[in-house]
Amino acid sequence: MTEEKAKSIDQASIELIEKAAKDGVNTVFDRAEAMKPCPIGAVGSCCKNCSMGPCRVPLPKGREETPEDKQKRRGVCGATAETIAARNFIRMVAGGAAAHSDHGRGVAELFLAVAKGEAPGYEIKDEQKLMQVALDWGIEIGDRSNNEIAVDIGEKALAEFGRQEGELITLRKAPLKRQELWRQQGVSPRGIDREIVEIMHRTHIGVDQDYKNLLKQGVRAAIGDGWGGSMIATELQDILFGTPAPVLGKANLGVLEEEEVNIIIHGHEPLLSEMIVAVAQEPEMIELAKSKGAKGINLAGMCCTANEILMRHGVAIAGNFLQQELAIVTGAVDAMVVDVQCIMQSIQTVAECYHTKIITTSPKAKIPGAVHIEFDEHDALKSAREIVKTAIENFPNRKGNVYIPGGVTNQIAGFSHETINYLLGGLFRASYRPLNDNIINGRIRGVAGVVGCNNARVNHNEGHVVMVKELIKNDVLVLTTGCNAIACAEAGLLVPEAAREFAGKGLAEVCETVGIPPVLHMGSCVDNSRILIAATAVVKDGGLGDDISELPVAGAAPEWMSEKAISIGQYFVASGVYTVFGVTWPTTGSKEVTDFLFKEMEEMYGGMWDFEPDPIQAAHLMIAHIDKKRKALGIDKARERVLYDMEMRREMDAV
Ligand code: BF8
Repeated sequence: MTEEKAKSIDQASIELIEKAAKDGVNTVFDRAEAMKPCPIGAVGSCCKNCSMGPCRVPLPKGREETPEDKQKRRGVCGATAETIAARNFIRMVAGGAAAHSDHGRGVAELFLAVAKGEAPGYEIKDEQKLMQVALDWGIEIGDRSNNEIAVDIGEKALAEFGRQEGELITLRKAPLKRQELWRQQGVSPRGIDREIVEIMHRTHIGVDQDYKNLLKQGVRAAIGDGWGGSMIATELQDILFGTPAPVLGKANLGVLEEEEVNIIIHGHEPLLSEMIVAVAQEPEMIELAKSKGAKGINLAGMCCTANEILMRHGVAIAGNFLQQELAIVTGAVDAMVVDVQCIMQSIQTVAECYHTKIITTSPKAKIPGAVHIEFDEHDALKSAREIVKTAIENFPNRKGNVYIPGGVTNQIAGFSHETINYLLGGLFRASYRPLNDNIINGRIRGVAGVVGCNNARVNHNEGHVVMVKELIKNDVLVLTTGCNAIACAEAGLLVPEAAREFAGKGLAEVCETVGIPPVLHMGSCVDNSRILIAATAVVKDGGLGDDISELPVAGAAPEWMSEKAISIGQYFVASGVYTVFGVTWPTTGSKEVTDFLFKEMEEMYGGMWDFEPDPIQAAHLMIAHIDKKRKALGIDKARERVLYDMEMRREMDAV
């Protein structure tokens, strides 16, 4: 037990790690122990971009690097350690930006098909947002039908991916000062795909050998992710599936039901999962489940798909990245349906030890041994029915070795930008004013976006939960997405009562008045674009400077591991946000590259990277940055807005 405790702070996970060991099942926790990371690759000092290598250029051990070392630290082609580290870093950005943006492209394709009436089963759910996006993108509304407007939106969205010149239309959502800064720095993305392709070109052997120039392209591609591909994904998903509003949900592995057909929907794109949610409620499906001896059908989400269907339907969350195998270890999962991203290949191996069927659905992501039921957006209901039926028919195959842990928590999610605006200001005068006022008067010290993955190199969920608790204790309101949101849900931080228990006095007071948790769940990883929009809304509301870089805000990914996290961090920094990552930092093999990211970027963009594996210390770095910004804004001393009554006014007049 003690040993397992070091692998997760979550009791349900600990119990299932123990069950896996008893069942003789190998999981990510075992593999992480057995395989140590390559210390040269981990710091960005290994180049494998051509077959003369891989070339390893490690730092000298136990002493400072000398100019002679620097001369020697070169690949066979002569590439320096800086070039190699910068290339590796921006290839991570390219991988992450490609993943988010390809998701956005998939949504745009479906959106256009729906607008043209070619995707039965889907409809435009949020008309208001349709109009808002049309206005934002300069699309004529007039007396045209929703579908006509939507066709233009869909075509315009798709064109952003292949755009060759000019700049993305979605950049207009950023504060004007930021847009101008990007132009001055030459990093306004011309097209989403173009910047990603250019990274692959520039990092090919013998192309760009100037680390600063390489890193600049990384910034451009990352902006194309956050303010482009991800933002398009979020905006169009909201129009199609509804803009999230506060919703009550449950979290953790205990949401599985012993007597029902359990279907876990895992991955990222909500296109298919939306249909599975609909189909699982069909009376024929429920009847079929009953005919197989089950009491019903229980859906649960995993990773970012979980966040998507929680935000819009209140579907329970079974877990985050490191819990995907553990869900199968319960022996109660009849099917795990996956699409793209963050899906471990090992779920198939684990599934073979139980009865679970792994169902892949994307032509882009197959797993040997898994059942493949391809999602056809033009006949989505058919695909969804086939999947749900496969799960139901697998229910009688359970092996009897079922254990579902307890410890389910409640959570409130659904904090889209629109919802925050409404909650703070009310329907008729929706605004961020109360938030800005409370930041100015010091009840809220600042705002932090804490996001990102789990990483098997550190104790599951510990970095997330410890950091977030420290921030809210110090009156920092936390906005969360991705696996951090799930960790916070499992730790009971996403309920209004958490404010009283964990938040500082000022933040607790605001949360209690508005009726919100101290940690606001804003969705999946593409929904980090919501955080950008929220930050812009704070700027626009006034009183806290003209740009995101002037706000008392910070970002973090305490347990990051994916390339997507690097792309997210890079666009946070390029948007003017101080951003600290935990676990490990992928450029420490080059002091120059690291200094550029950690220091020089602040002069260029007003935001910079930082690295601190200790979550408490990282939280305090964020708080120190927030305090620095408060001081620069002149709001570092507590100020109350005093409402003068007549008596007080007379006294003032008398003076
Ligand atoms: O996109 S936080 S482990 S699930 S990469 Fe993956 Fe990381 Fe989780 Fe969602 Ni984001």
